[in-house]
Amino acid sequence: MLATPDPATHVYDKPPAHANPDWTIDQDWRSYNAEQHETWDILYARQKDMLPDRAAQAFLNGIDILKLSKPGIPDFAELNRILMDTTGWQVVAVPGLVPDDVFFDHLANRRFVSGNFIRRRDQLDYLQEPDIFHDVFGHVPMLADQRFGDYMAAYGRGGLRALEYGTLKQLARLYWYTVEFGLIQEPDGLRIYGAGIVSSYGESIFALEDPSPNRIMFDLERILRTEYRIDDYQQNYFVIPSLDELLRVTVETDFKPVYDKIADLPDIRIAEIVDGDVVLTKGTQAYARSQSGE
Ligand code: HBI
Ligand code: FE
Repeated sequence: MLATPDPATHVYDKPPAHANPDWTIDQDWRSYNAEQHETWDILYARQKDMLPDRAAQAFLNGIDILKLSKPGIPDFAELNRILMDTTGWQVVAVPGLVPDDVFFDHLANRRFVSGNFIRRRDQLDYLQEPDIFHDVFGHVPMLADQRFGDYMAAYGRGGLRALEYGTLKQLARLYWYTVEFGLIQEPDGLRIYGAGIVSSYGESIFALEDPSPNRIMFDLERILRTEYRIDDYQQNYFVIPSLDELLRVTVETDFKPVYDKIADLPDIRIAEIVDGDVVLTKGTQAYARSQSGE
């Protein structure tokens, strides 16, 4: 039986009894009920109509390659047969948020960890903890792209080093502003590829079309210094010129000297524009102001 986890009690500090030592659990695909499969279908149907002109080509390719248009919650065994052959990645189920070192070790070994539970019907638009729709629909299509897959594995290795250096806070900003909330420049304009955007109905539109947020060209050092918000639509999006460039910059850069340099520099506040920014859109921040009640 698949219990509906309570987010408040679902962050463990050791693997729960039913988990393996590496925190993975069986997806237990057979235990999803009809309502849970239907929740996936509702979320999928909402996203698929808006993504063709908004999502990155690599994301759309991933949906096709992985046959994610098939109704119902994907069976990881089936998904992994294709994903493994395509880029050597796998999806493994975990009970919820896992510790940072566990998370990075899985990524470094080309295993993407996914919650196996799906949000309730009253949470279609927002939930704090990553469920299977966010993790699989949001993250996994990009892992069918070789360049992005290589980037994610490099991020896992970098995460393990950041834990040693004490610079996780800085590195996590890179994940946030690329893997979760990244935009990419394509021949026909800006597109979304971040999992937090592509898995959100509201933010898929907001990130590209709303005049409120800043859209700034990707700059590694700048991103490592930039604060972010986890409770609402982003006030800054960073735009990569291409996946090749994202991979190139992150694998060619030794992060240690960058961490050392920025240790003496202040963090950059969320909606702040700084010298050196290549600004594509200077946001009005009207949305953020309206939410904070100003
Ligand atoms: N666990 N299941 C899960 N999913 C995540 O995205 C995740 C995690 N544990 C830690 C973690 N992320 C962070 O280390 C990164 O977001 C930086
Ligand atoms: Fe995510």
